[in-house]
Amino acid sequence: MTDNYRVVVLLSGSGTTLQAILDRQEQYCYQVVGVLSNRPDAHGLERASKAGVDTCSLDHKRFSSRESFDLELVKRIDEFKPDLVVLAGYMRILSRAFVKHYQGKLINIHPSLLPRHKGLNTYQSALDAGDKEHGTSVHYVTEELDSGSVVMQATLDITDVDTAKTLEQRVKVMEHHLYPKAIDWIASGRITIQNDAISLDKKPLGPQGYRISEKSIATAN
Ligand code: NHR
Repeated sequence: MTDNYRVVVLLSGSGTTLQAILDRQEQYCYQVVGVLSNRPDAHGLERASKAGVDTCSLDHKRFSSRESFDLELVKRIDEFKPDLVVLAGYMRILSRAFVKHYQGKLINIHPSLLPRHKGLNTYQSALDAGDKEHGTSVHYVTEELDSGSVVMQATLDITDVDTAKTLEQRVKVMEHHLYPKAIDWIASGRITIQNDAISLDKKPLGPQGYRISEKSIATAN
């Protein structure tokens, strides 16, 4: 199961998260075998090419419906024979059929401590709510947005001087550490999902998954 674990990444934008995933392939036991974008001009496609990874762009605007686009996307993804499909700044809501096809093999990273702050603008939402903590969650993708089982979370303490901008910067640093690690733990079989319940080394995890802190990341890097 180790070393030839095939990962396909979907993105829509600059690909900074993809870059973090690519940068750690050597030390971890997964391999990015394909990168797909719904936006032909996404810079993430160039990052993939530079790393020698095959790419595919499929412009959603050329399709008459979300369902027909997703059907073609499934075809293109499956040509890469993925073990895991990873959303990394992919900005199109995925249809029921797509999610069902990759059930248990499809993950996303969302910048909040789920189930808090689903949706967009999570940094401002956390500040407005007076939260003491914020962070990011790796979760399996289900039809309902930001609602699948949480695999891992990285947390930080919000300070008086934090703004949406500083929170975003700190969360991004944590994401670039957390997401490759989560993919590695899934690839190596340490993380498993059964009936929506996540286990690490066969021990069930709580609803917020395996948690690490900003401080522990600062010393680990
Ligand atoms: N699809 C499903 N079914 N479930 C999830 O949990 C998903 C998903 C697709 C993407 C990522 C999420 C994020 O990283 C994600 C999770 C885009 C939208 C959105 O509203 C929502 C959540 C996410 C990404 N997209 C608009 C749409 O009509 C388009 C917005 C745009 O193009 O800028 O698809 O934040």
